Amino acid sequence: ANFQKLNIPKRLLDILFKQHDDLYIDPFECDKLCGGEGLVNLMLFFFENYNLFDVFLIKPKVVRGYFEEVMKGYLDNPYHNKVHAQDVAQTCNFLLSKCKFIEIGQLDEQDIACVLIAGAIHDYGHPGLTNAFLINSRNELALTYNDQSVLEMFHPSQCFKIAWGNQKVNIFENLQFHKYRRIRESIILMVLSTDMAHHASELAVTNSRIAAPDFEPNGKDKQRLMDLIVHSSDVSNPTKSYEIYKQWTEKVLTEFWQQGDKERDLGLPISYLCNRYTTNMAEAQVGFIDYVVKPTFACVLGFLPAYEPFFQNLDKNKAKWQELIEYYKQQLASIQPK
Ligand code: 8BR
Ligand code: ZN
Ligand code: ZN
Repeated sequence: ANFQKLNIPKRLLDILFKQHDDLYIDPFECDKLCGGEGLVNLMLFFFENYNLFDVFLIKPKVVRGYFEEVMKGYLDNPYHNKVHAQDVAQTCNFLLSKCKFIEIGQLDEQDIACVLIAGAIHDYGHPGLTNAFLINSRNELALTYNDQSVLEMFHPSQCFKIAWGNQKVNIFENLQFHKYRRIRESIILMVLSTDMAHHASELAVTNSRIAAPDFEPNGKDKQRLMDLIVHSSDVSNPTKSYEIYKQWTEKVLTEFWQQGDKERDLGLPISYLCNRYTTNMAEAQVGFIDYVVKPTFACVLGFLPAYEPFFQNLDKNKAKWQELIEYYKQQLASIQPK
């Protein structure tokens, strides 16, 4: 592999060489080291690392151009921004390499590309508002996608249009017809699986597949597991170090509370977690860990035993938030409006 030709900042390369399959990469620091272009540089690193330039029969210049366009399409939301995209792509890579999904699913280079690209594009153009808000406010996007996985339909749709709208950045251009069809289908399925509306039902099916006698992680169940890799990376904040997790939590709630303010102004129902006067951040995290993140990663553990040492982070972080519930209760009592 020749990473020199890619113009990746030296300090990022040092981190990536040492720990590109590490759960503890600080996504905020990575992005800073790249002058705000962490997503682009990370994807170039993965393309070289996994030989994906040859899979796509494409030059680094095209790949750089494509992910620059993708990166530019991420808005400066508190949470759903390009650093979140970079973080999800990096976490996908951690599950692929360090946790050995590549071996267990016998992923080929094409599968690896699909997972990492899905991670990078999965929230493209996110407006910082949830599907529920877009539907309730009769937003153009909800009208376009008939209220069905509105954002998750929008993100990949836009990202394929970027490629086909400009030959200079079309990473899919040189793929054979059938290869392209398979790659496109796989990426779209993974991004659709990040709709939280599908979380409980899909997790139930995946759990039963893992327990089934004919479970085939490297065959008929592979795509389902790839979907779970991207979805679990999307909700992986509570599995990271508390310092990084706390930053994400403040960001996601800042975004939710901005939405809640809008809902209040518009006379719409204020969505779950979106009321800044009643939402206890610590309590919300305990619930998020218990009801969403822990069951998700318990399922991951069911087919990736190498994840085991990291699973305990969830309980450690949950205990920290539990200690803070009282503190946030008092905070809330002091900021009641009117
Ligand atoms: P989205 O990124 O698609 O919005 O899915 C993540 C969901 O998990 C959010 O809708 C939010 O409800 C919830 N969530 C909570 Br609660 N805390 C979170 C956190 N610290 N990081 C990410 N998501 C969180
Ligand atoms: Zn999303
Ligand atoms: Zn996301």
